[in-house]
Amino acid sequence: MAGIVLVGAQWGDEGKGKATDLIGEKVHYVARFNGGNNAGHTVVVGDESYALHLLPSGIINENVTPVIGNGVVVDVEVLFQEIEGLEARGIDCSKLRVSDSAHIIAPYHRVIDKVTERYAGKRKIGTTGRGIGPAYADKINRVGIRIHDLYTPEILRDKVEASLHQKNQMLVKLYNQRAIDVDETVTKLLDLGEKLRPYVANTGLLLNQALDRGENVLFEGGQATMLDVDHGTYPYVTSSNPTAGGACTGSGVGPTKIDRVIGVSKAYITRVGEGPFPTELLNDDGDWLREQGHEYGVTTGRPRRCGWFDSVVNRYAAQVNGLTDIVLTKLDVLTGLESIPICVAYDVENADGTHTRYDEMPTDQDAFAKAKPIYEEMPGWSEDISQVHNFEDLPVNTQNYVKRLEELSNCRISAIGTGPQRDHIISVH
Ligand code: 2SA
Ligand code: GDP
Ligand code: MG
Repeated sequence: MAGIVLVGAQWGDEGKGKATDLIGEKVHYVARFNGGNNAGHTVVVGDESYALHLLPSGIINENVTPVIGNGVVVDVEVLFQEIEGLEARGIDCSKLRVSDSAHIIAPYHRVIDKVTERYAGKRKIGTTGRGIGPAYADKINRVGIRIHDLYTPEILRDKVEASLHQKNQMLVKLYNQRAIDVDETVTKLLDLGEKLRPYVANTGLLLNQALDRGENVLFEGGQATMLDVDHGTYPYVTSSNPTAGGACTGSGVGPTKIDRVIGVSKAYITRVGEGPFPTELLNDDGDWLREQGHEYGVTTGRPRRCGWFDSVVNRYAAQVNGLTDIVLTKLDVLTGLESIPICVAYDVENADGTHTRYDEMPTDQDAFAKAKPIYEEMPGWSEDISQVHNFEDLPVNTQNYVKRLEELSNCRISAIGTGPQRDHIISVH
């Protein structure tokens, strides 16, 4: 073990927090490399449940050094709320290191995210409203503010002015909002920068040195493959690269240092926000999955859209990320179903009325939006599986369901989640 990347293989909320926490016992560093406080990662330890947004899930583990890499967008105000919340519960955050090259989410990014969504009509993305898209847009547009800018007041002022120049015109003229004040923004950011100073580091160097010493580093992805700005269901995506490639650009570590890429998948699938979702269940089955699986957003509380397992998505995730293994979560949620549909391919009706079968993910988003799932059915099980610790002790139908998912995903399943707790896990050898 050395460099391990952990990514969401579906549309997010697969249980990455729990998987990271488990692997965290064997690693020295856990680094976030993409996204920001749009993420909501849950770690359950005994009676305590921690919802992490910006901080890596490894922070719950006292032996881990948590790192926020250069690819993350950091809302410094929110970061301190999260640190203070955790420290009040006895979690030490003093080892946290934040990349000096990471871009910040400034208060105006939040305003723009909310206002553009409010006026987007049917083009709404269903963002978390945390300012993620506008902060990444500034980064790509080369008017972003990086953490090291917070320590040079003249440069910071210049950059805030440049960034607000167009935004204020847009806010005032287009959206009838109040202009954002440059001085007020600069003063606030300078104060936050001072508070952040003890945590700021050259994290690329830190992680590379750790890997060179033979230490283990886990790169924890936020969001998921299908929300990737390049490989997901564009434009209904987040604005970063949650896929495995993003772990390198978002941390400053080269691909030759990565030994394993773990994809986390639920035994069914959910999506939150707008966008196409072929296996979505807009019926009692969908409501049943939502209630059984407690499928509500960890950041926004929004109900998640639920559907059956989509193996086209998983095969695609295995390909895009180069998965070495899959952690399959929430298998317990399916207990009690008589039979379980699995999507094996899509059927798309073309403009001329003919049909095309897609065994692999269509790159054309119009085709994907029209995709109807082709299902195969597997018999279900009714036994409680939450106390099972060996694969062979699972009911035969449960074993067969997992084996079929493995076969259809083109990737081995190395662990199975049977409940939210740390010990609700089966390692598969
Ligand atoms: P954004 O805010 O610009 O990243 O939104 C763009 C799309 O990305 C989706 N997205 C997410 N999808 C699943 N889970 C996420 N984290 C939270 C959670 C979500 C929540 O853990 O439950 O609480 O609502 C997450 N973050 C971003 C988002 O829904 C848009 O579709
Ligand atoms: P993440 O964003 O991928 O970290 O996932 P979330 O934390 O948003 O959502 C996953 C939810 O499922 C959390 O409430 C977890 O505590 C819970 N969870 C994780 N693994 C399992 C599992 O195997 N079974 C059950 N029932 N719940 C799980
Ligand atoms: Mg989540």
